[in-house]
Amino acid sequence: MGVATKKLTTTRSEKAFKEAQRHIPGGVNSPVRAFGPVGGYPLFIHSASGCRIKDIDGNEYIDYVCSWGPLILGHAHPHVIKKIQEAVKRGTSFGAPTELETQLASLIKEAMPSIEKLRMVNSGTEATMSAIRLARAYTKRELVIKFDGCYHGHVDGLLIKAGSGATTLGVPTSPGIPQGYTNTTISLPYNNIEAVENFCKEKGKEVACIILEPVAGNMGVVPPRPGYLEKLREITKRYGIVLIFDEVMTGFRISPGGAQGLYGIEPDLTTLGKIIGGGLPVGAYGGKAEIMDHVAPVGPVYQAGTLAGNPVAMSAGIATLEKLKDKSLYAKLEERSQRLSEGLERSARVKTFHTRVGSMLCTFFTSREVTDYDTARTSDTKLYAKYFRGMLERGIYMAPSQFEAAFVSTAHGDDDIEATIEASSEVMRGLQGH
Ligand code: HOZ
Repeated sequence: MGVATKKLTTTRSEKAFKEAQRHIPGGVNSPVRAFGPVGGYPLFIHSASGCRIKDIDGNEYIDYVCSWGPLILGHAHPHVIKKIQEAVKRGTSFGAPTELETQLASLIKEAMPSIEKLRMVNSGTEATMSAIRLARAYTKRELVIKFDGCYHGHVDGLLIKAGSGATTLGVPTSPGIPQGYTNTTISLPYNNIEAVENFCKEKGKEVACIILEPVAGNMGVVPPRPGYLEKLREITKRYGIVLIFDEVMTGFRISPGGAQGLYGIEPDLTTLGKIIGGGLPVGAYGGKAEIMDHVAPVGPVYQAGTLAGNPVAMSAGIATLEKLKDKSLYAKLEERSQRLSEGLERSARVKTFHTRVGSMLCTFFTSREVTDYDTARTSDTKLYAKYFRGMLERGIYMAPSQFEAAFVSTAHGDDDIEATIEASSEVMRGLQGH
């Protein structure tokens, strides 16, 4: 039985995609946007407001991609837009310091006490790349441990068993990276503390850092097992390994203090992105001053950026974090996300496994409990594609890949949540028997 569909007219998007492909590889500037795994062509977006996006054919959708996480306040939030406009009028970039950088840095530090000093960069990729360089310089060691299915941006040495688009497109280990780069990266199974213990028993004193998404969000959403993060903290301390929490997705998302705040673990270094840029390109890495003071110009570890700390992007980040100081927003997010997740679970008519931490959630199409990369990949991606298309045809815009998260924003109201659950029930009825 097929999924009941409504006819969407998306001819302008189709045409725009054809034209884009003539100029841009695959017609997109980031592979996950291409709709490859779910079929068809991507929707080209005209505008967005609150939790709704509108495509260039005039169709409107309730958006759970939220620009892949940054838009926790929803699209075009008036306070963020106002601050961006004010900043733009004063000039877009100076290549010289502004007070805005210090202001955003102190807002971040206030929320994440493990960060004593931080450096602004332009993306999460830059943040993780720089944090690893720093950890290696600080420890004078070379090995890096990451975890299967975690994605830390397109850093050469980290594109090994990487999640997100790399998994979606079937290239978790990218070509084009010299073996020398990846020889020093060890990828271990996520949520498996024994694997880390065993490796460290052999080579712990050679490991510079362990980097992980404390809540994995790039193989779908996979929460850490109880005690896993605590144990990682203990092992890293024992062997003098720098513990890096990649909180690009989870920072300011799953709690005001990110995963480290939620689980009460202090990493040595943290990487950030997404929400701290309020929808503009910002990344950051920070942590103990003792480590951060190895970064140039104080120390010898070189890292730089013409547009780093850009005043317009800083203003968007500041505006977003200012709003997030209202902690009642997190309570609301939690309540709505829980209702959505439970509603989606109730709507299921095929075997699914549902995960959620705060306003990050995921539906896996599998009968297995998903705890790591291997179990995440038991999900039936063809069924996900059908579900995705059914939802889209009912005005719900989910990530065009199984191996991503759905994000709820403060702009998603009760009616939006109910409409989403209702759409899911309809789509699931069509999937029954698969
Ligand atoms: N999962 C990715 C970021 N965490 C999606 C964004 C992208 O690759 O464009």
